[in-house]
Amino acid sequence: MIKIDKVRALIDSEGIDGLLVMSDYNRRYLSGFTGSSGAVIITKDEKYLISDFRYDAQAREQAPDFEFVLQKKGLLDFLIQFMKGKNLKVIGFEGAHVNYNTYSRLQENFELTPLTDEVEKIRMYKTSDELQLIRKACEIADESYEFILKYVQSGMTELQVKNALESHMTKLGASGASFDTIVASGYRGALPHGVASEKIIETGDMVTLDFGAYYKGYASDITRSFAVGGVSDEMERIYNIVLEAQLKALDHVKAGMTGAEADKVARDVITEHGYGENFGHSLGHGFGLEVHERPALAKSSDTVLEENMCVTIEPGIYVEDLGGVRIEDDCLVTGTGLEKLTYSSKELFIL
Ligand SMILES: [Mn+2]
Repeated sequence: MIKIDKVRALIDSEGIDGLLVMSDYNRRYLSGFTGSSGAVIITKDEKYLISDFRYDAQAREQAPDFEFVLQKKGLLDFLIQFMKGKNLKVIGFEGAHVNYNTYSRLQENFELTPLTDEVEKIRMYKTSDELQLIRKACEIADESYEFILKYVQSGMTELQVKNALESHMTKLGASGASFDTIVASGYRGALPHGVASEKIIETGDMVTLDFGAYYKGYASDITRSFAVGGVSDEMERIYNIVLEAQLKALDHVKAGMTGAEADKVARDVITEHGYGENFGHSLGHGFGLEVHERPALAKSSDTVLEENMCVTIEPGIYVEDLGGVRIEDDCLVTGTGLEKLTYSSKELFIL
């Protein structure tokens, strides 16, 4: 199992006796166990999954490669006793996830080495099993967008659209939305994260829909903007600029670039057209178990893109009191460039 080999390499290079993983996504990633409580401990030779009696059968079934250990009292007390019993002295922990109380108790008992974001870095490289689930999550998002374009009408509230969209995704097999669905119409389109509100969608509005599906634990994340009964010349111009920037990024972003270099590809297009100040967020982000994870495609990111990473490409332009446009696709970094995982049309749709 490649991911465990990577953890073991980390154990060697950091000179620790074991890695303690308590956060939900990382615990699930390493073990396959989807329960809401427990911990994973990986040492040079052993792999333990610790959880309580509620998860006994489930944990054994979902994590057959791990030795299941039934937790008998509070998790932290049990972990301390267990790790001491195994004679583990130097423990790597998740710096970004362990709270102060847990940290203090661990520090009283072990020598600690923070391994902040190290499991998250391993998670950047998707396995073929993960990619299969991600592709399905993307397919559900695409099909749901096709459905919603037939459903939406002026006079509906943004919330109505959100509810219909999310319920369609679950009909197609999603466990739910991968984040709070954004439906931002008309002037609300200027809010990059305008979650659906009571606002009525009106003729002349540009509507931005940003949503995704969770399928067996993996997220998709897609954005399209469409016009209701036609939009102003300026909004149409903005749409075409965002599309040009998005297509250019899809064509040029590739393995070997840093997140900052990728971001610049799309940002330069928008800046040349005079809307640089109106593209206030980064070009994209990784996604997988979480809808936002490493790597960032952002001005500040020196992470180098590599094959098998999944990233979004989502430039946008937002103009106060006028509205906004964002176009987002989910992509896989391949040996030759980006493979698009979402297929919804990007020709300006006019309802
Ligand atoms: Mn996104």
